[in-house]
Amino acid sequence: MHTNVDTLFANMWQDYVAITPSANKIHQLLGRGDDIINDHVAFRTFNHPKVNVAKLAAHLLALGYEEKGDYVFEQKKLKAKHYEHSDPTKPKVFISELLVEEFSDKLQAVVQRIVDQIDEAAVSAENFLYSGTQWKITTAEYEQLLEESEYAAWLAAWGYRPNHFTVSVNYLKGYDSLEAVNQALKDAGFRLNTSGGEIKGGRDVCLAQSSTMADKMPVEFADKTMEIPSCFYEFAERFEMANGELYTGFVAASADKIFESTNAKG
Ligand code: OOG
Ligand code: NI
Repeated sequence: MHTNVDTLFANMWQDYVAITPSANKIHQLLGRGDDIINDHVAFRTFNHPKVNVAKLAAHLLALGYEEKGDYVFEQKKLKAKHYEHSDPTKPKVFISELLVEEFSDKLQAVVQRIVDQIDEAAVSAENFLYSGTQWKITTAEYEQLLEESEYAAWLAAWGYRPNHFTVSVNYLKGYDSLEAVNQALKDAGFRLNTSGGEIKGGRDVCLAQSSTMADKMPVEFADKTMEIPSCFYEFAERFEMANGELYTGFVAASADKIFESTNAKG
């Protein structure tokens, strides 16, 4: 387990930018060399007891994070929870898990082969949340997962690491809205996820979100190397609730579309 929130996120950021070159460029563009406050990061996992949401969350609870919201994604067959630190400038964490038993026997068999290759001790090791894959699958297995669940295929290829960081537009200097951030990104040639519209949510749900489409990076599968979507960058603007406090949760209808930022098409 990590002893310090900031070093954990610094290590995760290093891992993330290494496979998300556009994130480095966007960080420069929006931050102009200054630090950027992250609204949140997100992880994906299987609901297998060896690696489920609780196993990932243990790393955060040990650092003072608390469990907050619960989310269900019927169509994608996912559940999620989010976690917050008492310091609002520390990133929130969104962790989802695939409901493996709701898929075909073929998909379940591939997931079982993956989970069997994970060393129990690695799950509680300090670097677990930026450890990537501790297994090998073939490109045929990847393609097979892709047929049923883009989420399963991404997770099988990339493993345990943030699938995105999220710029907090509220804390970002020089931009007064998510629209302005999106315009700057498009002017610089970055491609946004347009599923459900360029901006998901808005003032009415107290959270507006947009994201890039994931970069494409090579992955060494058991049989060969293949280029597939890696990670994306998200941008979030939060609004005040009726009680005057900023909303700190997520919005399932918007999240459902954000997941699609790792689709190969789109
Ligand atoms: C998480 C998608 C949900 C959000 O901000 O609503 C999300 C994922 O793609 O794994 O991050
Ligand atoms: Ni997100």
